[in-house]
Amino acid sequence: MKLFHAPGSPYARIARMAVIELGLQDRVAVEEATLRDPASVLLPFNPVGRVPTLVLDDGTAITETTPVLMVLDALVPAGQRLLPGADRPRALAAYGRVLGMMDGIAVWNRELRRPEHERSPGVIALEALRAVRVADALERDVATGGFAQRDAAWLALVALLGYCERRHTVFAWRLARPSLAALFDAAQRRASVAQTVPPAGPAR
Ligand SMILES: N[C@@H](CCC(=O)N[C@@H](CS)C(=O)NCC(=O)O)C(=O)O
Repeated sequence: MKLFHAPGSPYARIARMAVIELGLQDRVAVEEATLRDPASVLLPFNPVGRVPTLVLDDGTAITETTPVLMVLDALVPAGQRLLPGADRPRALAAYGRVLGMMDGIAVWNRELRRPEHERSPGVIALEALRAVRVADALERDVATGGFAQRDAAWLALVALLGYCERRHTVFAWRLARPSLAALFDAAQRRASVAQTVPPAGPAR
């Protein structure tokens, strides 16, 4: 099977990290795709045109991060899986919380990529506030023992902070969040993290 990704995408990074964490490099080929491009190699497989997209051997294209993780998880024994089940509500809540913040950061970043006269100050203010609120909650989560397991929530948190660190530098996420910063810094030693660092984006 083949995983389409873009090097700057935090969503696709979760899937790429999962491939490495689950030891699936021999079974999942990873290919870069261009985004928002009518000539993208991804579009013949997935009309949605977003990454991550996992194309199965029979041509079925799985789009969206969580379904992609579900398929990857199914390739390994139950004890090694990354997605928390309903029997681990705290981990499931953590995963959802991180994805929610990622969605907000993506909206905020997209606004900043528009020409200045097309930006919505209202949207930017709303997303900046959301990011602060969720990052503060995540700081409390980590400080009280959350994200201790290397599961989908952990991968998503590292991908989110990595995106802020490299491509959404307008958000000073480290400020007064020592537990988040310590988790992120320690994570850099992990192969799945070190091998998927996104390219630096324009400083904003
Ligand atoms: N909800 C999706 C979000 C994926 C997403 O937005 N990916 C972005 C890259 S970060 C993308 O492919 N954008 C291309 C486009 O919108 O056309 C998921 O969970 O995978």
